[in-house]
Amino acid sequence: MEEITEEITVWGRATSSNVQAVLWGLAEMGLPFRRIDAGGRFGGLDTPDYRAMNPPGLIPTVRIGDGPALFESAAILRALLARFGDPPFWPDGPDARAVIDMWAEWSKHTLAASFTVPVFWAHWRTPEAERDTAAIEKGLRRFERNLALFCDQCRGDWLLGDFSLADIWAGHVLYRYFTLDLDRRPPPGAEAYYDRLAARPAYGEHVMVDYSELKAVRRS
Ligand SMILES: N[C@@H](CCC(=O)N[C@@H](CS)C(=O)NCC(=O)O)C(=O)O
Repeated sequence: MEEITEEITVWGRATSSNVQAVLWGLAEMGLPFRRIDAGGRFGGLDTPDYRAMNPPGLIPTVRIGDGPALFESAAILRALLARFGDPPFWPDGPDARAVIDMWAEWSKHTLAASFTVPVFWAHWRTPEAERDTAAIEKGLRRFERNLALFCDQCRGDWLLGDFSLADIWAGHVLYRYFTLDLDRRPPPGAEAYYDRLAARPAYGEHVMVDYSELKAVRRS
């Protein structure tokens, strides 16, 4: 691993799931960082300075020392791994990395994506009177089918045996899944997997974060 001589700065509120994945990854790699609140109630995403770093105006943004400002959470984690990743989290060898990267991609873009908008946004971030409960139920069952596929693939405690990037992208939505007021039907292995995540100090600090401020209030 490259020696850490530069400051790592993260822009983004602690309640953003994409920011949480990055912070959790940083902590798992043992990398110190400075976080600046941005987005949500903190705003600041439309200033020219912020847009110069992150043209889409979203969070997170990360800068390593004097390097370029980076956006897109998956790309940020890959950039950090390329410089600071160590086995087993980021194994040696292109084949092992390709397999982890493949599962990380699926876990972010299929598994987690089937939770965030169809379930979390549709339920928690939508005023109660406006919720489409049938669509939420359908989304929840679809997410649980994806989670079942993930759990079936787990080799021992973690997806690929050792804890890796793939577990970050699957695990970063599970705190919300297991704590929302919904009719959960977790597939076999999911609760035990979540318990193992919850026992990781970095998960507790960066992902098990109160999300009550995100709850939609009734529009008048
Ligand atoms: N594909 C982007 C998505 C970034 C994104 O949608 N971020 C959300 C928070 S999770 C955001 O910036 N929302 C606006 C806000 O918080 O004000 C990534 O993975 O980084």
